[in-house]
Amino acid sequence: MKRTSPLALLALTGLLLTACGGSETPQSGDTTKPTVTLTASPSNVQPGDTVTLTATASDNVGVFKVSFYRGTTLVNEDTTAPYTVTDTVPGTASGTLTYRAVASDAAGNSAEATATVKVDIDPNEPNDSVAASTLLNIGTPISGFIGGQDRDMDYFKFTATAGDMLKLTVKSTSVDAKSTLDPYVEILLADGKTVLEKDDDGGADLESEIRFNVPTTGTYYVALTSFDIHDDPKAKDDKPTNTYQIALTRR
Ligand SMILES: [Ca+2]
Ligand SMILES: [Ca+2]
Ligand SMILES: [Ca+2]
Ligand SMILES: [Ca+2]
Repeated sequence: MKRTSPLALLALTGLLLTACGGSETPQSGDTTKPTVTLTASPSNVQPGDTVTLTATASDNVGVFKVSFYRGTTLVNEDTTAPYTVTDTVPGTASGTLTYRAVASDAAGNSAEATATVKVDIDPNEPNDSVAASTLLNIGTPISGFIGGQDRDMDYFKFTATAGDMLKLTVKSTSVDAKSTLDPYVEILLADGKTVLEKDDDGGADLESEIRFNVPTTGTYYVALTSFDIHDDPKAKDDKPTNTYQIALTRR
């Protein structure tokens, strides 16, 4: 092996320093991006729930900070490991939420990772019209939610026989103590417009209950919403805690 003279080594070092100079931050010369992964938990949420975001990040020099985003909205930043923040799912959220973690080092290099969360608002949606009604079977309660939009309306349909003695109930706080819904409900004839019966607080507390005898055999519709918005087109009620359980039973 040929020996390199000390002079040549000095010249070589100078060349390397020149090559590494330029636009990068002088104090570190760090051009290596961090690495980052992200988890969001839980993966299925409802509006109002808390999502915990946890990033694992490392860097050849050091991670300066990790910034967490919901879509393009900054949730928060964390400068020390473990890198974790929490986010409250907005009342208007629906579908899939994409979270991002952007890890950066002191030299300004950054890398990002994403994680998604599925928002379960109301499994019966979209049921905003008579045509999109959810089937309500006698004896099988259905859980739902008034929200996800300013003026949510949930439609159901059922078939019954003339003379059937039925009871329609919409429960809120008696099945979910945290429910903020004051339900209001109407039973509509087969034309989807004519009101057969309507009720606000016929059940326990603010809950709705209608006892009725079926006048003619056929299809009926149920329109369910929040009392706060049922007759005021300008009112909004999309609280993420507007949960209910609707049931049709024989009596
Ligand atoms: Ca780096
Ligand atoms: Ca709904
Ligand atoms: Ca609806
Ligand atoms: Ca009510």
